[in-house]
Amino acid sequence: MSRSLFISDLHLDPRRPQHTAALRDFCATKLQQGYKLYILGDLFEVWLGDDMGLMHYADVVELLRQQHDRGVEVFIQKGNRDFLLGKDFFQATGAQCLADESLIEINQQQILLLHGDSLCTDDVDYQAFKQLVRSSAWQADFLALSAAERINRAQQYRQQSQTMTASKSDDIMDVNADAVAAAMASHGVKFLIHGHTHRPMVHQADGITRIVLGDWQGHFDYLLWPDNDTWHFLRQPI
Ligand SMILES: [Mn+2]
Repeated sequence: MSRSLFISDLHLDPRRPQHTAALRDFCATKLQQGYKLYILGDLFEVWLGDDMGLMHYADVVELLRQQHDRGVEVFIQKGNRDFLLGKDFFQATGAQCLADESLIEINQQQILLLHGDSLCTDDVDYQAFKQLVRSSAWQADFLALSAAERINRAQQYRQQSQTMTASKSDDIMDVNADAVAAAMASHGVKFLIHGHTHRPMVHQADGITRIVLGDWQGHFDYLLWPDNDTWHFLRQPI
């Protein structure tokens, strides 16, 4: 019997090897041939292009490749930190790229998968920034920069983002209820799984289920969904 597992927001960083170790342990103990692993964005703390990323994250790339090679299907959605994941990354890992809005079905249940940043519509500055950096013109320009220049730019963006985030209320940083309803209605689904907000929770009301996966600080929450069984929202220490 197969099963699907969902994680997000690992923010893997060579400076925090314990998170990569936790992913390695997760893969070794929770995954088997025929299982599906869904990573719903921000697998990496920052991805500045495949040329740099494949080098800096060679251990993670190898780990994902091993899962693929032993018959685990790995699906990866781009987050706001690793939206520059490109075809070389997917080729190297054997993982499949999930569209920003992806529909899957488990046990006749239609499920919408999102990273979650698109739901934070109250954060107007961020949505403007996202529109810029998701344009192919911006990405081509950025990827043409030297590694040192890309690191510099990323640090500047990060500092600007931290300055702006510090002055924003908690509500602005969370999902907008209307955006959630609109996204689900546009796909005709009653089940949504996303990450990004780092507020792990199962929200259930009016026949609608929204599961928010958490980040990997000290522990992480993952969704386990076996075929022919109901889902389980579980917590794992790091
Ligand atoms: Mn995110």
